[in-house]
Amino acid sequence: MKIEFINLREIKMRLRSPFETSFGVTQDRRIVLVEVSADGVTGWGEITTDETPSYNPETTQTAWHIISDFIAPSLIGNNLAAASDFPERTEGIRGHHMAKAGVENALWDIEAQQRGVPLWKLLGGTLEQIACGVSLGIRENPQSLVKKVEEELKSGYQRIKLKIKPGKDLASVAAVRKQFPDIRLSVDANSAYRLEDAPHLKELDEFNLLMIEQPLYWDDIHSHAKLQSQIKTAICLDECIHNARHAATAIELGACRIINIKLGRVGGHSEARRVQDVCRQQSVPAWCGGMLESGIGRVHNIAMSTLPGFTLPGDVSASHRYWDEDIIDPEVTVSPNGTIAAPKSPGLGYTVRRSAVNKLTVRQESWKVDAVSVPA
Ligand code: OSB
Ligand code: MG
Repeated sequence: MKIEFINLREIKMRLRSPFETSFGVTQDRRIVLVEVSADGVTGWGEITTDETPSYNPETTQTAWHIISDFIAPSLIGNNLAAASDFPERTEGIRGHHMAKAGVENALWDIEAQQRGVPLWKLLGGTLEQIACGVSLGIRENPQSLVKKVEEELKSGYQRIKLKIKPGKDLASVAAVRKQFPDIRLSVDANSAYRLEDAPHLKELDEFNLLMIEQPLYWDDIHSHAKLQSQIKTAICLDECIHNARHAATAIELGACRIINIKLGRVGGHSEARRVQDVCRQQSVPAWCGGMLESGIGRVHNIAMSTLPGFTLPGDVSASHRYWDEDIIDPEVTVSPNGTIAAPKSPGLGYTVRRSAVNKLTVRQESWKVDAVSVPA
């Protein structure tokens, strides 16, 4: 594929309600979309950075900088045999996985269209339906959280994840568990605790949780191994796992028993597939995490979640839980038993609503080779 056109744009989208994690509250998303054309075929990717460097070191603005100043100028006009060649071409750029993933994933969309197959099949996906759960933000009080959980269960979601932080943990979990003794329930701390909190975290053991996600330091696998040896609840790593080597290390050290795979955090479909392979070989369940994505990122998540290592319900849920209006057609919907069907048509299998995207765009930058006509 000869890369003829790259368009970077930032869109502004407002979540239907604010989402609170241990690191802050988000409502107004600033999302960077990448559109790439090769041999006349257009593909889309989404950068899954937060607006602030509080989940990981990347932000909307750092991703823009890395793509605008390094990736796009070096990629334009190049000829790639396959999307899977992209990681090697950008090896010289350290880190910035979310920025890279947005570009690589657009190339995967192109390749799938060129081959006339759905992206999930090109990736090697085998699951025709993916299992869905929801991630619920920190709330004012346990009562309102229990009500919210009830709503989500009614919609069919197969697993409920509660965001927690010190002071907003045991009482919320206890209230939800009391009301719903048998559901698959997990918690996500986004690195809000210290190793010294082990005795406190041990109190979560009595709630029969599926997992506790990323309790400790975002960059420290070893401390999680120390914690895992002191608590019964399975640790799931999110922030700590940036590639397949990290996944292998974490499993070998006993730092986790479950892994959350995020396409952006690991740098795109190529590496996500390798992380998933490591998990599968070691019989460690994996699932697809979310970053409050627009439809484009969501649909890439659906494709990834069809790989055979994704054995637990992910944080991939319906468009309408996030947005009044999503930017893809159709919107992502979830069946009454909490599944999403893998799409049938080539590429992403959903159409990007270009007019909606244009309306939400606040800045753009493009690169093109000479004598190429640009999509309207
Ligand atoms: O840790 O999984 C996380 C959202 C933003 C940043 C980090 C996380 C999350 C979520 C939301 O849990 C998942 C979603 O619904 O997209
Ligand atoms: Mg998480």
